[in-house]
Amino acid sequence: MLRFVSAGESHGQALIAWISGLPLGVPVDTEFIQRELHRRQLGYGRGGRQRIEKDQADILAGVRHGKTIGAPIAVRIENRDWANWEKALPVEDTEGADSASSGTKGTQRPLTAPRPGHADLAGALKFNLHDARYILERASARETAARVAAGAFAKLLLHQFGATVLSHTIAVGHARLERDAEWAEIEAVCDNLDSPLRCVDGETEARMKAEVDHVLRAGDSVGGVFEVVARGIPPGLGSHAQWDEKLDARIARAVMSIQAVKAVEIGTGIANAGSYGSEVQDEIRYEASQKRFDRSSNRAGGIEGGITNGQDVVVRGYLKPISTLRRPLLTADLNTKEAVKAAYERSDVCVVPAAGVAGEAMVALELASAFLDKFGGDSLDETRRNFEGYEHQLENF
Ligand code: EPS
Repeated sequence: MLRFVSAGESHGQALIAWISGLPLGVPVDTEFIQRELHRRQLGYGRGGRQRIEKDQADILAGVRHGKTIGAPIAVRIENRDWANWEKALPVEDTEGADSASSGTKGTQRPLTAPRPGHADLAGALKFNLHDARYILERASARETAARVAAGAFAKLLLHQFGATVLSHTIAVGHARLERDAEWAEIEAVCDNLDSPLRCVDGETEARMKAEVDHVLRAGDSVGGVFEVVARGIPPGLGSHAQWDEKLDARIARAVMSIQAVKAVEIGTGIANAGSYGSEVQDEIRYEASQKRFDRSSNRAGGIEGGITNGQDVVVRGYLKPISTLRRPLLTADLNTKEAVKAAYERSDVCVVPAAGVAGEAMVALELASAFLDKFGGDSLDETRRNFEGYEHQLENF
């Protein structure tokens, strides 16, 4: 079973990713992991924090001599900003740093004006805290760096079997890509580290940039939509048999868990709901030369009945605008209960391209997990034997 959890606060010492269940013998390309972390840090509309951080994966366990050893993997990503927060968030109980539990102002940086849309208020009520600092530290999207590190390992496994997971931006605010993107365009936009918003269309990207410029000027924030596409995924991953084995459901949960994502779509699921059946289903044909079934369209997003069907797996994540606003909305203070302006901390105004990279990671983790559910194997050799046996079965179908 492939499992992943993370630990770490936004301004603590580090983030930790823990990944368990990868077979022994997966080659670990550390430059690839590094590049994935770097991709997540990019994008037009990021705040000052990304000038401080230079995310690097320090692999602590589970990899030796360049390969996985079939043991849990642990990765540490340092928070450079910790140097500025050591006094505010010490591990030890130091004098004056007690505000999160008592509501007093210590050397901590308390947050008592909860931001509408953020975890601040719900978390403060849940934990009986009159300072939302501990809540926001863990709710922060900084945590997606750990997801991307874990997702890079999932991608390394998938690469061994010819599968690739990429993403691109299809909307920022009101600016939306109105056509399908070609795979080669998505590859190019993922290769181009200078791409401001990772949109495949120059004219649309210019309109997306204008949306970011607008909110920067206005002290506002903007959301959008990213699309993750996985190519080379064999048919038969996931299952129709039980609700929690359906791969579309598993992917939806994984992508929905990304900070600020409020809706997930598989294929063109949203438009499909307003169309007739004949306009939505993807007709089936048999490609004798390739000995495989194929489709002329992929509105199902590569999953039917909770099972991959051999087409590209296409997943869209819908992000609400970030809840930290330079021109804050009204809120109620956690202590005085009086009407005040919500807290403002240095923030990004648009994170759609970065969220897309986190989306790739979550989709890759679910696909790799479903892949190992089907093919198993304690070593990569064993997984490969099982996979090749299945390929043989498909060829002779
Ligand atoms: C975040 C707030 C900002 C973002 C952060 C997520 O951090 P800070 O308050 O330190 O400026 O920059 O994202 C990252 C640090 C990151 O690496 O993505 C939040 O509240 O979610």
